[in-house]
Amino acid sequence: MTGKVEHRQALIKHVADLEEQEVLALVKDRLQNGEDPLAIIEDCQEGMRQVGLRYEAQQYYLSGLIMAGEIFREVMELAQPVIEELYSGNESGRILLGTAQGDIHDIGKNNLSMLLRCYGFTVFDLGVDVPPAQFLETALQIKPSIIGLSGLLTSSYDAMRETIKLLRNAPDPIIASAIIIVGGSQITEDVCNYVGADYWVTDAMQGVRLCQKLRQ
Ligand code: B12
Repeated sequence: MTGKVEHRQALIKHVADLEEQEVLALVKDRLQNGEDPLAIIEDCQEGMRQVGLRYEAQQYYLSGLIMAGEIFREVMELAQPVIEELYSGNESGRILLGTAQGDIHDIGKNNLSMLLRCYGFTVFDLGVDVPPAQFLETALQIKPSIIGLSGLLTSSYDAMRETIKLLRNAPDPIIASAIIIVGGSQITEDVCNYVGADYWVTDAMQGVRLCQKLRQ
């Protein structure tokens, strides 16, 4: 029987190697053994990070990124029902989410959105490639207390910055003072400062905990 650490390393490696069947078999196995689905997702996220590095090193092409996205989607199909059963809460806040203009990465944002809903938050998800004006328009309509922008491309930071500038100058004081969080695997403190957000996060559960804390 393989130990837990080896299980985790094996899953990371299978994702990084784009071995779809092996990934799905191991995920099913670990879920059946009662392992925390969020730990399983964390391992897949690390595998995805390694796929990205191989793409940067030109060991993989765009098709590798597409395949990785597909594998992650299938993992989520297996993990989501278990997450929904295990994680719940009675939060009442409204959260507006979207991926910044020019960026179509949505796996992480969808993951966050699902977890926030599990905890009881009302989530309005604008999808991907969201223009700054659309963030503002929706924010004015639904008056969220927290606004989350996702972005994985360096080139999306300017769109984030423009969106946040627009929100901070909103004609409605509730929106102008709404808490803004940016998230994505490449986000750092420097990016957070550059785009003018209040907080930054690189993990969905960390994002949920932050939203819970900010709602208190
Ligand atoms: C899969 C993938 C794709 C898929 C995306 C599929 C989809 N539906 O999302 C596809 C094939 C479409 C794709 C396309 C491209 N990609 Co891509 N992609 C990736 C990859 C391998 C994984 C991303 C991912 O899903 N990770 C798993 C999720 C779960 O993690 P996550 O996104 O970080 O989200 C977590 C947290 O960050 C957080 N979170 C995320 N958002 C938010 C928001 C808030 C508010 C909060 C609180 C938290 C939060 O919660 C999540 C769960 O824990 C990354 C590598 C990497 N390091 O991330 C490259 C990567 C992001 N891609 C990259 C590139 C270059 C591209 C392309 C330009 C390639 C090309 N030549 O066309 C295009 C761009 C398309 C576009 N306009 O957006 C680069 C970006 C480099 C850069 N610095 O700009 C990366 C980093 C790869 C690399 N190392 O070179 N990609």
